[in-house]
Amino acid sequence: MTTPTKQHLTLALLCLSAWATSLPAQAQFQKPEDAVKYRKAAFTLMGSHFGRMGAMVQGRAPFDAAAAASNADIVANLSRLPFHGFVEGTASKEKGGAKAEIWSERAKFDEAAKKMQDEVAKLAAAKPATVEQLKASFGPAASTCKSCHDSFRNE
Ligand code: ASC
Repeated sequence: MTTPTKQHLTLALLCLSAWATSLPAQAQFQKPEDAVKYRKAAFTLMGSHFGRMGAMVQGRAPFDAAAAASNADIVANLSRLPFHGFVEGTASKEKGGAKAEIWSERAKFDEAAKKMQDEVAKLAAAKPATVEQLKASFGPAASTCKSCHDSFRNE
């Protein structure tokens, strides 16, 4: 075997760093609590922007087409983020926490996540011109939030 040259070593390091950046999400967090913090932060942002549309739907805020479209767009852009934080070993018994079923019924959870992402994408694409039109796509998106919470979030 030939002795490794500087070039060989550089190549090996490059491969190693490419591999490291393609690791699954759980390896991207230093501690399990960091993953929990990450997903909660993502849901907080989604909830804030989703809630602004909710206020229009419920008549607590005047309908504003540009604001609705902007909020829908933000929610759609955020919708993949929380799921990076659902790493193994981070179930919680706390109110609002992630139930162990997320991991024991992972396919069902992933399907629920996909359903939400699809509905918020539709909501963002809808560009509602009236509050009635907003309701039509907001409702199905909100029910995907609720059904996932009912199954996978502690009461
Ligand atoms: C929101 C929010 C949720 C959903 C859910 C819909 O605005 O923060 O979690 O809507 O309540 O049922």
